[in-house]
Amino acid sequence: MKISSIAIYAHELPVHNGPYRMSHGEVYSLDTTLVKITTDTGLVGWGEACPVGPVYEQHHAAGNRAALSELAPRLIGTDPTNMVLLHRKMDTVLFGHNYAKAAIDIAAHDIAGKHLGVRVADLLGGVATEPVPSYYALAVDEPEVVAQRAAAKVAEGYPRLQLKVGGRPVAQDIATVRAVWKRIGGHGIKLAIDANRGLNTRDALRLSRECQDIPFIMEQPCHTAEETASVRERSNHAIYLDEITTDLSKAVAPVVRRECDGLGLKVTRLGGLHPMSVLRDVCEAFSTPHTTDDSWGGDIIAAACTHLGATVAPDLNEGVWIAAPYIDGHYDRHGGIRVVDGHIQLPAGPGLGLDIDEEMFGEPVAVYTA
Ligand code: 0XW
Ligand code: MG
Repeated sequence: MKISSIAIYAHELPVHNGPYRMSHGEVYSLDTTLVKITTDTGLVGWGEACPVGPVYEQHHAAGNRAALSELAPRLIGTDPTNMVLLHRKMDTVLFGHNYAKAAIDIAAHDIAGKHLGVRVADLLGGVATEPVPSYYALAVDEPEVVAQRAAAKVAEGYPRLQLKVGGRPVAQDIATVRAVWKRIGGHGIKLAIDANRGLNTRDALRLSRECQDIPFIMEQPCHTAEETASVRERSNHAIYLDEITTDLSKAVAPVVRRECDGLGLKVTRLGGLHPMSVLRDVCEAFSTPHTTDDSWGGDIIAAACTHLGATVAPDLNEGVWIAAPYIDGHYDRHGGIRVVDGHIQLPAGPGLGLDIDEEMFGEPVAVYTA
């Protein structure tokens, strides 16, 4: 089987009841990139990568499509079902730019699953948990507003919440954390405090010390590995890494060296489902909990994260975050990927299990053929 064409689409994803605010700013609409791969046997696979704005990590929408313009023409004729050779080929064509490679990788997994008649989760080793646990990310807002939202999400059935902090005086973050815990504490809900690199060590330590009675994990509190390590040495709260794990090696190393207690993983930052499944297995070998999600996007990236999340060891599974609760509409003609009672049902069909209504994307911004 060979890739015969690759089409690239750009599509706007407005934030439902926006903005979505994190430490480094707020977003009202996101620009996602869809990749459609067609093979010489007529199979079609879909991939997606959607940065959550140009500041969350070193990704941006136009850069994604520019990277794909380097990659796509040189992948024509490649076998999309051979993941190791596909990734080696991509790495000989373009250094880095993992989010573009991830969109290709996800489309290739969709094709491979359809070719074999199995779900992507089965390609990735098999389903351990279904439905798949999700978690809800509470954007930065006033303490009581966030506490109210937190209580509502717990009532919906979410087993875990992520509370965004940073970008304001840390006293406001502390007040928010305490208000949320006052509402949801004691109900067995897991809590992550995520600063998205936005705290200095002084404020991260103050937040930890003034909330040391609250059993949360701190996700990527500071901008650098050195600052984060410094907080971890002096804090009673476990530290998860996220944004600084900018490729597979930079995610594996802190796990093996025991420089973190968990990870907030992003499929596109690591280059796709193939490298992510490697990291899943390294985390299992070192009993390291992790999420399986991405920065933003619609049904395609949501399905990819959910398929992988279904294979994670249940005791290490910190859940799959998807953007569906924050955006309107789905790509899939039959309902798409959604969170119900805090969990995500894995699609039944082969590959990603989606039936994409591609007319909604308009004309492709680029098409590459032999
Ligand atoms: C909560 N997320 C998975 C989605 C947002 O885009 C950021 C990310 C995180 O963990 O920081
Ligand atoms: Mg995070």
